[in-house]
Amino acid sequence: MRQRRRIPRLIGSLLLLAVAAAAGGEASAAGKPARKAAPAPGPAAGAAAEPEVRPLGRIIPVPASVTPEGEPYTLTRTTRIGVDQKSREVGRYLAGLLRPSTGFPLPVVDERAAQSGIRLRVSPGETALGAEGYRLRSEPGGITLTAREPAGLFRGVQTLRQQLPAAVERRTVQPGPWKIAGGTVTDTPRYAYRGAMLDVSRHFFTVDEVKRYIDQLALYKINTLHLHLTDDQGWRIAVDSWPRLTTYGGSTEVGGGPGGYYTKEEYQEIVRYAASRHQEVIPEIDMPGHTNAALASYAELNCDGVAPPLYTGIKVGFSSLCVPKPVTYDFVDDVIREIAALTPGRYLHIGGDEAHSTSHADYVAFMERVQPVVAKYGKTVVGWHQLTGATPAEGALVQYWGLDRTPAAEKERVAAAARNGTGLILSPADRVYLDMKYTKDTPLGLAWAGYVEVRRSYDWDPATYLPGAPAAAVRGVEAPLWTETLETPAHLDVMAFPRLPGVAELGWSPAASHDWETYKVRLAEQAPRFDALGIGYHRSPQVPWPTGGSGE
Ligand code: TNX
Repeated sequence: MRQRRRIPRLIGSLLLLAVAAAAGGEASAAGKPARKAAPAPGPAAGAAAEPEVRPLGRIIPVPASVTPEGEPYTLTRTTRIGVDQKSREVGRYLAGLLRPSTGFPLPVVDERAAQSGIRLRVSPGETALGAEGYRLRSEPGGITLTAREPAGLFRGVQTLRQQLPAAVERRTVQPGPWKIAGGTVTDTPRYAYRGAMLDVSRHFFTVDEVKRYIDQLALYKINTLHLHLTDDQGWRIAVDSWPRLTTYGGSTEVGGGPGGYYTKEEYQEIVRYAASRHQEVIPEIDMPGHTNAALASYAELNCDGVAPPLYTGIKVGFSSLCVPKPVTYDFVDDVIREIAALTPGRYLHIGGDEAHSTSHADYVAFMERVQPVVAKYGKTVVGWHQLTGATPAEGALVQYWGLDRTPAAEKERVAAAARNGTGLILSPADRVYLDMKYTKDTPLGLAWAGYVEVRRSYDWDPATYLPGAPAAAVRGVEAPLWTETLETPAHLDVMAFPRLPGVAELGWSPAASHDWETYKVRLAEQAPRFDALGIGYHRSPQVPWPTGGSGE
């Protein structure tokens, strides 16, 4: 239960003003602020509604098991962070999170020296915690965070962070106190794959902008960043053997802006940063459709040998690599080889969606030839679910983006592949496409899959979602963010928030904990955290935001 403090009238109305100002974040996002404007930290709206000690487990994603017990732990000027060799990195990350707002030195020290501080332990014997699970014990004498792997500690640190008051997210010294409720949280994820996709092709986003998104994903325990690197409007990743892909094919974007691309060094910087947040990057090279940027850059890739102009509109389905031409496979081999070499992760996404300008026979022939190339360079294929129109390679994952209204035969084709061993990532467009408008009044976004309000994006079950697909085939969920209409980080914020935390919870939390009525209260409690982080969000009327009509 949220402890509410009585707020005197004057402070109450000041607060309302602050909330109104915060809501203005959404309006200004809609009003297209100057491109690349630095996200301004919002006012401390709703902060007064926060209790001094946040009840244990009232976080997103909700933990698998929570046992409140005893008095809270208080972080002080003398707190130390105790680490061992395997937990040192996470310890440094935690210190980096906490220092600016607490103003405490929080030295990261050898474990034995930190008897009464925050201890981070990697214990290989904790097999039940798996690859990402953790146990957090909080008592007045100290905090102990235990995991089998550093990734588990990293997830546990997000729990610890959300237990602290939202002001901990600010980058200037805040008054505190910094208390963490007493008790034990034991937590492991429901799904191994919890993803978010960012389309950097339709509009280009810089390395720093992608890092900012990575940090937002980290807070909600997302472990996979899928980057949609190529499409009709822009090729965003350097390929040494085909340099015009970026120098020409990356030179614009939707609306005719300057576009951009990542050099290999820049791309590796993104991959490294994601790894430091225990996220795996999946690069997507969309083929054989969605390839106008490549076709415009190299005439020989076109069946008629004529390069089309660059494209800055938002239509889909009009481009295709030339399936019968041998040079197409030289191109594909070079691209996959170079991208695979930049990818420490297991997967390479080859797209395969909306190939409306490729005949069915050509599509099948293309996928038969290209999937083995991915394997040759040591990666596992991921494709959009149209890949089930060909034969997905052994071990491939397909990403289902159908809707309620998707024809039963198409759903069944994907379900049959799942029964045959193909893994599923669920991204139903009318649930988790973060570029869909919330309502008809949402200024940004598209609506081809319908309006997707916050409840709709949360209130479904991945295990039973696709009729006929075995629950065990479901590897997890992913929330794609397509950017035809999104140009700035502020635009990304207002579409991702607050739907993204709901998708993260679907991916992490046990099915039995799924409940909109309790979720919406925990979501409302994230509002001061969004504000402190400078995240503008959609103030959905479905969510009981602090001071927003709750009578305070
Ligand atoms: C469909 S879903 C697409 C994208 C668009 C998106 C816009 C899928 C694999 N392809 O090309 O950007 O809709 O919502």
